[in-house]
Amino acid sequence: MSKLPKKLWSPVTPILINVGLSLLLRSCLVASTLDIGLVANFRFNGDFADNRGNLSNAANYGSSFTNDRFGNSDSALSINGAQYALINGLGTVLTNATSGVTVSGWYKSSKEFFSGFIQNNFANPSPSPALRIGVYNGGKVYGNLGLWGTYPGGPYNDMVSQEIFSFNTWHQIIGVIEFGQTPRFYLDGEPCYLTSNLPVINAPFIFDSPFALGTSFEGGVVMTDINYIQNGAIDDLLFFNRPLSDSEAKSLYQTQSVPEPSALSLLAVGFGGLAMMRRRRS
Ligand SMILES: [Ca+2]
Repeated sequence: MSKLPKKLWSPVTPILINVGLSLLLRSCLVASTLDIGLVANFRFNGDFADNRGNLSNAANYGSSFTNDRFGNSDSALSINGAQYALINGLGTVLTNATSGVTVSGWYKSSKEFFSGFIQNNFANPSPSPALRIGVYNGGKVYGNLGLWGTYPGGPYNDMVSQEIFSFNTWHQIIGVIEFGQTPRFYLDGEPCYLTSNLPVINAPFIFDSPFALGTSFEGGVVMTDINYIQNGAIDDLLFFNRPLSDSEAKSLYQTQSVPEPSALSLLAVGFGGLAMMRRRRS
């Protein structure tokens, strides 16, 4: 095998090694912090499975798959009109959370909507906080804790942000409940400024209600009101059994804003660097 001219491989080798090591280090760091407490991960890459293997497949009611935010086909949940899906069993992975919970997802919609609503069963008469993610009133991010009027220390209003969710493009929304703190929301990694009178949320936090995708599941039923229904797509829905911090929310946004480097591409870069080093030695 003929040697590469020195002028070619000399500058290329350290760059390749550097890129490979940086990518590897980055994926290791992300995995080591943002994997902690990640109890469910729905990637919707052509299926309804929880990538963590803790929950059953989301139950599908007419939804399908569409392009994700990177243009990959059949890699995000597509929901329009009466279509929706339900995630069941969150109580088994979130109810025993000791410090709080986090929900993170990527959303695209042509209209206002409400999504999710982690909550206790309304058949249980005692008021309990819940966590709903919504986009309403011209695109403002709405948080909602449910049953606010009867929550101790209430009544409270919906949490309304100043930040605007622009329609027809992908955005990440993160909702966090940290016990002993007021709830918080993030839009594209940045904290939302919430305008209303906010309650401090305390444990225990019980979840035994389905989490809806494409609309909201409230009071024991799937909401079919036009104001609730999302027209668009959802992807990378994550549930943590702990509260993410400001820096973690930002890091999660940054990590998920670029395509994941595949294991194959990391190996290719690594081997490319090694091959250059061997050629240099020979
Ligand atoms: Ca996906």
